[in-house]
Amino acid sequence: MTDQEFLGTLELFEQLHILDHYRSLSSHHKRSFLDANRDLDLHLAFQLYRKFCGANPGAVDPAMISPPDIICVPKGAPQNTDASAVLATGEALLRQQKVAVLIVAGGQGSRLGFEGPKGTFPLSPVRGKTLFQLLSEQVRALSTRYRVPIPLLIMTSTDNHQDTVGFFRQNGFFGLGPDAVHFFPQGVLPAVSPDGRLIMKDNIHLYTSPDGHGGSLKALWDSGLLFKMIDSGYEELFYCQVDNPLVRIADPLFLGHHRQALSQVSTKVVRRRSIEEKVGVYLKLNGKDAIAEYSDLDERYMSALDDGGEILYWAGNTAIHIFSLSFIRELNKNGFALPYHCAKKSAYIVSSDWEPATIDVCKFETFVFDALPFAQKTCCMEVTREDEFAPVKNKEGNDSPDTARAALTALHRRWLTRAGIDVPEGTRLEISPLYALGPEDVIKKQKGKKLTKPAINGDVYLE
Ligand code: UD2
Repeated sequence: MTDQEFLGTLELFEQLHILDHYRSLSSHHKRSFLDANRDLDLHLAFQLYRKFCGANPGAVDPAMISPPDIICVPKGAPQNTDASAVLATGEALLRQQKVAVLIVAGGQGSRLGFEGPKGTFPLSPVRGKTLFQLLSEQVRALSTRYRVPIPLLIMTSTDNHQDTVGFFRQNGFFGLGPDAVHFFPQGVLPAVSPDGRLIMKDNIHLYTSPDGHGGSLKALWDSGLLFKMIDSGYEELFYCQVDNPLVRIADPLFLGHHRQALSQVSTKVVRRRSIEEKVGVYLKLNGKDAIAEYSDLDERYMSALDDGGEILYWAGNTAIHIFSLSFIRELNKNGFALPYHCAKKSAYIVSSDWEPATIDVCKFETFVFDALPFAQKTCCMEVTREDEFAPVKNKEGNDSPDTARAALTALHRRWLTRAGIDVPEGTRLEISPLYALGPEDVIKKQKGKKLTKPAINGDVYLE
């Protein structure tokens, strides 16, 4: 947009307070204002504002809901022949260099009360490895095991991009090599006040917010990374959030189910631990697989029970997905297809008389799981929460660093027990992804050996 078009658009949307502010600026600041804001999509922001204004039509129409088809986790059954064929399919995809990994890490760590990118939060019980290190070391271990480069794509936000790239540089990309890691910032959209006014974040910048983790599918297209991956022969993208240290990156069993189902979007779900748990629910909407965020689903459906008194819509969204890259291209080629949601949040800004103030704003974002209804083929796999899902969201209580550390310790303790090694309760314990990605690796390496405890004040650390 040219300067004149931008100023004309402000006029068109009657943003006279912004125009007055602009006219009050020196010519130098006028230049900075235009350079900082000219490329923002004001038309989309006001189109969305008009769509949502007061109401939030995000709520799902209950009439269209029904239970989904889910591949349930084999209840502790040994890897039966089916599972080993599925595993072989997934491992073949990895060996054929068809799998890349995407970690969405653009969200703010505000709920955690932590300054800086959430991926730089120190989490692991003994070594205090950050979330980024734990996830990156899984990619490195997989790349070594399958003897292929596995590109690691990291979506940042404009706010944390530099800090994220700097963190990886300071840590030598955790052994991955600088060209194996690709950083790309997600898009932003101007936020609008409930009465339809743009907001100045400071003297120069309009107030904007990240466009949601669905924006990862748009930013892959806009950044050209999507074509780079497709042209290099990659076909499947393993997707996860930076906040889950138990995620099994590029899990070959999941990849195998995804490929055998010829799926375009696959999802791992866990049994919701209660009707209050704040996770999206995997269900069918009008006959198509979909995920309804807990805040958009009628209370009656969130808390519905089946005849046995179990939660009827039990499948909780772990936000662990696999997307076929060709499908991501389909979602973008005629304009980005995902629907926007409107979140009403409070923002701390410099108000019009330049006093700091907290005001209500409407933020517009897309959710990555809204890609599901666009897919012809999907696959949904139940997994065991204790093995694969312990997100770090809150400073304390549920989904906190403490619960994630406890889950990681319990998981590694189970791996050692499976290898015939009992570790006394209360021992701090950590197994590096570079040592083992699962219990079978521990069994192979520890077979018949006594666990030699490192001399780190009784902690057990295997790497
Ligand atoms: C999300 C899901 C919820 C469940 C849960 C699992 C939504 C709306 N809800 O809840 O259904 O799956 O995760 O843990 O997704 N992020 C970005 N850019 C953004 C927004 C988010 O990168 O613009 C990342 C963020 O870094 C975080 C993840 O996406 O890793 C989840 O973000 P959230 O905090 O908005 O969603 P949450 O955790 O409330």
